[in-house]
Amino acid sequence: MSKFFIYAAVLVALTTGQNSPHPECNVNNPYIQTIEISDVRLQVEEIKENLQRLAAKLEGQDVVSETGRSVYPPDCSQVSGTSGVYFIQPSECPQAVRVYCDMDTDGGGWTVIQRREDSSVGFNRGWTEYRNGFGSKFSEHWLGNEHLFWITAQGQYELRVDLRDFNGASKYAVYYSFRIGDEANRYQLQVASYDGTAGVYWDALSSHNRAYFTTQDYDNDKASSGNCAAHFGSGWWFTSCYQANLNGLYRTDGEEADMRGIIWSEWRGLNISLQYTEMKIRPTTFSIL
Ligand SMILES: [Ca+2]
Repeated sequence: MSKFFIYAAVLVALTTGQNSPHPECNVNNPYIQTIEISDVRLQVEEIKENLQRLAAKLEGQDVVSETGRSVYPPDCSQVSGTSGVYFIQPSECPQAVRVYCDMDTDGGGWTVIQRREDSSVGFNRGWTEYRNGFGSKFSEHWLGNEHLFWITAQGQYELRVDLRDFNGASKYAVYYSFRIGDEANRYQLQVASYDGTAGVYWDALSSHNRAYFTTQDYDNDKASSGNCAAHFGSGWWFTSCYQANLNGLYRTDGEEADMRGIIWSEWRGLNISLQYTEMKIRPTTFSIL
């Protein structure tokens, strides 16, 4: 970004200098002094948005709104349309982000935050990548902890987790309270009020409530002798270490004896990796028509 500012300043200096009585003296050049950094920032924002629109078009999806800059819904609950990729921008969040909106499951309105389905994207990554997000919104991806914080800071959110094993059997878990802390709070997980079919007497994720996010390069777990994320090839709200780990290594055969797979222990135990997972959130105030 700073390179762009320098480039813009030099460009303006060169073009305006032609008409200046003292083009060799930039300090006293009145044209230089009229450059507002906020104007440059606006231009950068426009360039970024145009690039995002182009990316969306290249992937076969047009953005929802062409009505103006930064006019995006705060999450998928206020998007109208079919399931697909849309821009959202949470209030107070400095940046719009492309997300996959699930408009079909249980009334729709879901902002998808995670998907595993075919091992096309590796999830064994560091803190920065988990913070910013990675993968393709059309397939496997992690939305990014920073946006999880901004979205869930807007109000009361629920989380839905959909699971499928290699036999084609499905389960789901819903948590009527879901919130992620900011980076200073190490993206702490707050999850409560389970319902669903993914556990009868208890569920696998509730034990992770209040856990901090851990990656291979930032150990915030409760295992004193090592780093759970590094050991299990994942980034997750590890305790010491887990009962659920949906960002683990993708196993194409499902079976795996080392507990490093995509695991929901309450359903299939610690040694059977799942074929498909999706995590999605929406405001608890969302009304199903
Ligand atoms: Ca540790």
